[in-house]
Amino acid sequence: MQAADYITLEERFGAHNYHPLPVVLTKGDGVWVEDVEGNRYMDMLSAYSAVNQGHNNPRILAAAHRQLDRLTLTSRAFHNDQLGPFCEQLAQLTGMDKILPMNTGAEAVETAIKAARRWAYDIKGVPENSAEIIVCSNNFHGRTTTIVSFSTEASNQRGFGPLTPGFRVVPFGDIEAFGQAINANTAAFLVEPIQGEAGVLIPPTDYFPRVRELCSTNNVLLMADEIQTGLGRTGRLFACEHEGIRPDIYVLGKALGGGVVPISAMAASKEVMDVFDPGSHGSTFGGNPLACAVAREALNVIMDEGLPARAEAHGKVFRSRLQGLIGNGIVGAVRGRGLLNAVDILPQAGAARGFCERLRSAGILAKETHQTIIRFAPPLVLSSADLEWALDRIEMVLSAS
Ligand code: IF1
Repeated sequence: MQAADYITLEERFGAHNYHPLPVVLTKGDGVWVEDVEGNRYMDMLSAYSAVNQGHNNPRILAAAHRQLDRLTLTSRAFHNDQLGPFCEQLAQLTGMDKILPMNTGAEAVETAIKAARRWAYDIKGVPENSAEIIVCSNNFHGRTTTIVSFSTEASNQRGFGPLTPGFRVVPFGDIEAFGQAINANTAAFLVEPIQGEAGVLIPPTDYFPRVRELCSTNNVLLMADEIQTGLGRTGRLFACEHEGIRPDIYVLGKALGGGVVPISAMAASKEVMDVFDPGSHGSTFGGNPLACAVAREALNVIMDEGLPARAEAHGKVFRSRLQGLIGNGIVGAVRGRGLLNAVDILPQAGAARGFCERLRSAGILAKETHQTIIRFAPPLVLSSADLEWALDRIEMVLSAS
């Protein structure tokens, strides 16, 4: 079968909830992927930061193979010998007391929402059914019915009502608006340290320190969605470290599974996590031994190979070279942290998708967001030579319309 045949099959038998570039991938190795026609590309999307450790990372695959041959799924009706060590390791890395494993990012966000609400009733003393959670405009936290209820993007929400109540939206980066939104019923603030889908938006420098202060003085839980920004992507293990703050809850996913299996988690203090008692929350696959074994090695790779520091160093090179294109009539701005970067395409230069198609022809896979922004987020294992190779091509494509 040719690429067009696979695409036709997807179009005929698959739901049309995506608009992918017309490339059909069949193999991966580190920063590289190969399509069914044998073309090689550098993957500068990394499955939206789920393959920070690189495709088919040999250490993670070996851990997966070892566990595949032993035990893959038990449910939580029984213990398994991978979950405890996984929780210990992730608690140490996050500096939190306790871990609750789920599968997808959206499930971990839902877990944090449930924890915050129950904490508000049981610990803070908010009257039953009146807890509020503050979120930001242009947020992206997933696609469940509750999570899309507080999306500000019409396409995420249209036709999916009735929506879940209990959320209050404030502009991202606006500390006054956040302060004004807090009241006696506020349970938590759910926020991305850098808004990824919104276009890699970094808040003003003093925003998060002041958010932390307001949360502490008003007894509001600060819940950092680091599903996309966490685990080394932005040049630190967690993007909150750039802000010098510690949240009360970390929500993690994506790269926790090393690009091999879905696994997500909520990390929190004992006080918060103890609101869950048997029967109050769970998942058939959450905490399964295969995912936990893979996640343990995925975390080992991030730490042993110094991936946060690599992201930091490569990110500086990436931005300083592409900033040289500003003023060329195509590139409006370049921003990011570590290897989570975005390039704004000037409206008169044409749609970002056209540039992504030309990048693809030049051997680079990247994806636009919001018609005018291209996100560049390669696996963190890329070498300096890989980076120079990519920058030469990106410069070429973003210099000619
Ligand atoms: C898709 C976006 C990125 C996330 C944050 C929770 C989740 C995500 C900060 C939910 C997921 C993914 C979903 C993926 C595309 C991708 C994405 F463009 F949609 F917004 F990365 F920027 N919190 N983001 O970024 O995690 O349930 O998907 O595991 O195709 O929808 P999930």
